[in-house]
Amino acid sequence: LRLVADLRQALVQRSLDVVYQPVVMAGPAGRIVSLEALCRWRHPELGPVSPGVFVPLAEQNNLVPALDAHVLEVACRDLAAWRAQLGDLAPATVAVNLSAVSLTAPGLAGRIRAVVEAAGLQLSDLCLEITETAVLTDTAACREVLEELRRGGASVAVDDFGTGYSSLSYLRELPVDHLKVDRSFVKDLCSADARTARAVTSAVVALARALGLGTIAEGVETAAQAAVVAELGCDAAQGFLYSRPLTAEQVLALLASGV
Ligand code: G
Ligand code: G
Ligand code: NA
Ligand code: MN
Repeated sequence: LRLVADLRQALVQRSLDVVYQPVVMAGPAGRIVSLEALCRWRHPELGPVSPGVFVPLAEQNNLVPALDAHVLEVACRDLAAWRAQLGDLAPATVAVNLSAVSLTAPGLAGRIRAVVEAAGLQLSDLCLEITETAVLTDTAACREVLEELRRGGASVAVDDFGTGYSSLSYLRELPVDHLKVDRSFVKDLCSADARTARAVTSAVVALARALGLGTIAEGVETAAQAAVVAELGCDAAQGFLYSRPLTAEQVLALLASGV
């Protein structure tokens, strides 16, 4: 397929863009605690291709490790630049998505450490979001990689928790620090029948607390949802209410304004 060849070429040429969505403390003040790096592809002829299209395409064609590695490199470079220009106003961490396919690639922990150090950063500057669209086969290998990265100071979040393959069994098998409450639950928190979504969110928060983990609510779009998310005890939140994904330059301007 033509699109696959173009994606492969974009990866070789490093022409995929990275945008950043702020993660803020839950509650009124909303200080930015982290920025999630999200990949964007502007096709030379087709224009913007949705990640909903090209991420699965990458997964089906063994291109995800290259995609994740590219985003990691750009995100580390951008965080180092924000630090240099903003000092204490820079965010504590950047969050980078990692598919489980990337996680099981041999030597991953060492390569991540090398990228981080080449940018003048430390592993503690990094949060790894485990993003799953297929069943995780080699859990022992994933566990080892995550343990090594966490020993170095990186934190680990389970993305889209409670949906698809991001299941409860992850918590038994993998060492993690945060659970991200999936957008599909947050969307319904203030709907006519919010009972189920609220119950699920409360249960995820209770589970996280029992395990000593943090929670991040995804896809917060309204002030009403933000209030419920804080009331139910989520530690942090992310969504269009606070900010759409921003370019690195927009992040710099936002942070320089001191919010
Ligand atoms: O905003 P958004 O449309 O970026 O994301 C759509 C999907 O693509 C989400 O599931 C998101 O996690 C995924 N995605 C975005 N960037 C990356 C990336 O760098 N690596 C991986 N593996 N997935 C990503
Ligand atoms: O799978 P992951 O959670 O990484 O996906 C992130 C995706 O969610 C990105 O495509 C991002 O643009 C999108 N997103 C972020 N905030 C919101 C929001 O408030 N509402 C909706 N509908 N999508 C959001
Ligand atoms: Na994510
Ligand atoms: Mn998510």
